[in-house]
Amino acid sequence: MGDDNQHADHHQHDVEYILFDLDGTLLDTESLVDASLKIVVTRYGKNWDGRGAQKRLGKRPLEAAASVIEDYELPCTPFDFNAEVLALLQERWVHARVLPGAIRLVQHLHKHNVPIAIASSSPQRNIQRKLAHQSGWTEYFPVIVAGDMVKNGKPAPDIFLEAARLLNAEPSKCLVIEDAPAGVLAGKAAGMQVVAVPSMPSKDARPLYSSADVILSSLLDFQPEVWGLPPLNDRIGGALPMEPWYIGGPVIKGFGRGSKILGIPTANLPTSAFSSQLADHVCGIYIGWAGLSNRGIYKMVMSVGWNPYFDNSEKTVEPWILHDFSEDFHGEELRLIVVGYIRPEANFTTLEDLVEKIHEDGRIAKAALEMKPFSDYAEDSYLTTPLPLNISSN
Ligand code: ADP
Ligand code: RBF
Ligand code: MG
Repeated sequence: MGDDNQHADHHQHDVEYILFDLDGTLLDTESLVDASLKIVVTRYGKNWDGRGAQKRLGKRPLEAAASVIEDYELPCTPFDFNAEVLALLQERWVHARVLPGAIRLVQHLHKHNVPIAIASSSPQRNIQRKLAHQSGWTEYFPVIVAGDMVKNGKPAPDIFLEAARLLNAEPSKCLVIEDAPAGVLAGKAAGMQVVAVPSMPSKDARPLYSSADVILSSLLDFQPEVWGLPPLNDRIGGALPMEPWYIGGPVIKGFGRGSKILGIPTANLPTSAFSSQLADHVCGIYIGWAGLSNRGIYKMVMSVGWNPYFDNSEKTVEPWILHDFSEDFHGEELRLIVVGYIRPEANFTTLEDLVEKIHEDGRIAKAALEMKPFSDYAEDSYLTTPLPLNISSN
């Protein structure tokens, strides 16, 4: 696989402890913060456009507020702005969702007695709220270090050093997993190894993570054996079972190069059909079932992302339905249940290599979808639910 720098033969230094950042690494709190910032910025009569997101990542609340005030030229102090945002957020923290691969990894490490900790910039009180619905997490994480328990926030090493101290661990035996550039710097400053799982995997952000030892597109790609820890063996037929995503919408025209250049037609979905469910970090190649109104239910394999080989300007969701159709079906309703993960998106030196890889993905999908639990979803009524009358065909 092209840019995979985490190959098992590329062995890193062995570690005994893992220190997890919380926001953006284990939990998707970023979307809750964004929703609240938007409300407050709008109250000041400004138009929220999401600018400055990268800068705010991993900062403590007052520092993040100062950066929004500067970006939007707001007539208030960081303290007042913060108070307004926090009032909204208090109610929202409990709705934070776990990121793909987080539960699987944390449970695996717990089962194998690998000591783990949370080392978060967020205040203790908020961490409690964020974890309120996560059953078992207080048992998994005997050590939780909050931003208000140390003097200096990330990028200073304090939080990670304190976590190591509480675990009775040598820093060089600790692995930090982080989504934010400031957190990566903090981990390195603490003398630890660092895996970056960027929550904003855009090209321009890459240099910000350059001091990380390994960069992954999601926790689904974390390989414990690379760090001398027990491997995960939970793939079935080459795919990783996951909480299903239900997505759907009319088939729209994509870049048109699927059938023309690759010989692999891809039925694009409009971004509105998936934006709320597919956070930015879940780029990758997935398997699942496709339901086409008036046609039937088929196996499918799909890519989610910017397609590094073509370096697309937009994030796309492109299912290749594993069936020969003799025609186009633009405009028809497509329902997808995504049930398994194969691999991250990769770049390739030649078009032939990309095409060969996509065919390999197709073979994996065909075989894996015959197996449980993947096969069960073919019967799911979501695939065939009739459309509301006003949008159904003709
Ligand atoms: P575009 O993405 O611009 O629509 P493609 O060259 O990728 O163009 O072709 C995709 C179109 O081909 C789909 O929208 C669909 O109508 C049609 N199509 C035919 N067979 C398939 C298939 N097996 N999987 C996906 N799309 C298919
Ligand atoms: N594009 C990439 O740049 N890298 C990939 O690893 C990659 N894998 C794909 C796997 C599958 C199963 C499919 C259907 C597409 C994949 N593509 C990948 C996307 C392909 O480049 C895309 O369909 C074209 O960009 C056409 O718009
Ligand atoms: Mg297409």
